[in-house]
Amino acid sequence: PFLENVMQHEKFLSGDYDTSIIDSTPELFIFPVRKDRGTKLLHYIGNVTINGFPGIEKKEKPIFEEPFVPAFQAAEPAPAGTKQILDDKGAEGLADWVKSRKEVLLTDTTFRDGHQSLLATRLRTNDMKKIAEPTAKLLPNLFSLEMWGGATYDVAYRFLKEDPWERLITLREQVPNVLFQMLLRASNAVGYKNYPDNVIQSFVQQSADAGIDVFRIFDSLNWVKGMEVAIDAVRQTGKIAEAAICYTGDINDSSRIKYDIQYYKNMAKELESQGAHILGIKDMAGLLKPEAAYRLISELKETVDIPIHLHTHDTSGNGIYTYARAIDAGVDIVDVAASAMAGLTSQPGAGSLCYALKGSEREPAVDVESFEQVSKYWEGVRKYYQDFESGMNAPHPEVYQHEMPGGQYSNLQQQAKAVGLGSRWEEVKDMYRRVNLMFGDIVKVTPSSKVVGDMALFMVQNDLTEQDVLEKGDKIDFPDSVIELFEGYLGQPAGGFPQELQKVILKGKQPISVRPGELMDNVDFDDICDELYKKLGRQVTSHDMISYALYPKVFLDYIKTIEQFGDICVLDTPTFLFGMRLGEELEVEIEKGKTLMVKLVSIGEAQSDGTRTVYFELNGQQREVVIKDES
Ligand code: 3PY
Ligand code: ZN
Repeated sequence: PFLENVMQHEKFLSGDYDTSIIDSTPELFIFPVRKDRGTKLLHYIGNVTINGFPGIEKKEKPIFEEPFVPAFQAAEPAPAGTKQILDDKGAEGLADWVKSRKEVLLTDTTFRDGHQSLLATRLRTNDMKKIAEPTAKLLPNLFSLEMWGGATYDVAYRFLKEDPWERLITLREQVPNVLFQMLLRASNAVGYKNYPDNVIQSFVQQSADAGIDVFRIFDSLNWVKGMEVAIDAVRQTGKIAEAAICYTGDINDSSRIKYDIQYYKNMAKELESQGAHILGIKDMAGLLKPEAAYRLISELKETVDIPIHLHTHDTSGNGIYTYARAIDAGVDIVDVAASAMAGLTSQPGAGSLCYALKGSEREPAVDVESFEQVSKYWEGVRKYYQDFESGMNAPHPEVYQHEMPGGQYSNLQQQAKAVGLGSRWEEVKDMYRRVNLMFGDIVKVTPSSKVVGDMALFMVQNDLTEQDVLEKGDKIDFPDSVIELFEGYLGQPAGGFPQELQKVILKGKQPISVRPGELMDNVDFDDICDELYKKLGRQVTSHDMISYALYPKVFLDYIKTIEQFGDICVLDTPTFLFGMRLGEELEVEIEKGKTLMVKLVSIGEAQSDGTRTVYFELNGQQREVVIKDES
């Protein structure tokens, strides 16, 4: 804008200037808000007001109360926390510190798994950033905040039209004291398929540089070989490699011998010798029953020297009981969510656990009242996202039968509805259980869980039984994800694939048994840079490149949306999801100190070409935008 101002100035045009122009003409430094920023936002608001938000039923914007923000010491720096221990003592030093603690340490998952499991991962950065500083100041004794990775990366670009890297950087600025933790699907990064090794390495390096401290790394088939590249990459950054075992089956059920206690002990030893700083137990579906938790943690404590971090989901309603027994057995860290974002398919509640342990030897050092204050904020925010709730409103012990991960339940339900199987949901759940057994009883977690879900839907939709699949498989076109799994492109399951089924599914194709990364060429980031430069018409950042390498289409669609609508992250969530009510006035802070006043004045009749004119006032001036009515 400065150059534009200069070049349009009459003195410049007349050639009558020297450098004193800078002092004598201060108006050169008044930069108008670029006209198109406001207009683009009006287009977004007009569009969502008329057409609604994808995936939720269109309705008038409800009236929400402003979420409560707890009082905190805004002027004081955040008290030192685990982040400072990592920075001072390194990853091993931090692990030693964890082992030295008497109290059980807590990870707050609200910013990641909490909303991934309750609200289809839709929580926006705009809502997170308002509670980030209070969290840092009120809960400095947390072990970590799990706030990135898993499905959040994809959903940020795909549905929220925001940049996940900006989320990480913004929150890091607000939270300088507590470790930031992410969920990394090993060779699948934050995606649904294996990527070339240098994509994993670059992604890990950039995540560490942008603020991630703890990487929880898992493989969706518990194949340790598939985790090696990611574990090594994290160790290279000096950050914490929390290598995780996914828990499935039931170690105390003698009829489920595949995943017995020895299986878990062997894997724990392997991960420790691979270089894990912390051992994660990732009970993604909440199948770890209380007495099994006591036994598992007791035996693993004797098997490895590194600290143990337990993650569960409260789907069955037994979550706190499971944690209580794990804590009795000496678990070092457990995952909880703020009360208002806890329970059901999410993690057990922080408040409940803290109150339960009050006065005990292992009482957490975090202040439960502060946690409850923070939770009040989430209570208000959760209401914005009510249309993404799964509808599960009571404990669901049935999870012990179908074994579906917390984050998958509502997703698969949506998928079932989308293919017309909404009324056959009970059958789909039972088929999920049967497909798992047909596949040889595999670990089910993203992406292997998605494959089991795809096959279950496919079989219900086509009225197929296990026997039909084996007998008529040569005439069946199986879903691509199923073929890829059986080809070995997600890695190798314990005990191998059931061979007869594998032959039927692959129809003569040869499966691989090596690490998929060994067969893939590394990505050439220079080529990506050139390609993107042409597509974006601007300088390309390393974050652009890695996102494009992971999700080319999703990333380009995101770019297209922000070119059309601008930076819509600045909108409050009700406006982002529902647009505006007639007559409503809104202040939008488009950057620090720059606010737009927006009023929705009226909406015109639909024209024969299906468009409507939407009349706004922008900073008091009348503005019109033309929107296509998709109804
Ligand atoms: C993910 O991979 O996103 C998960 O949360 C798996 O449990
Ligand atoms: Zn989880």
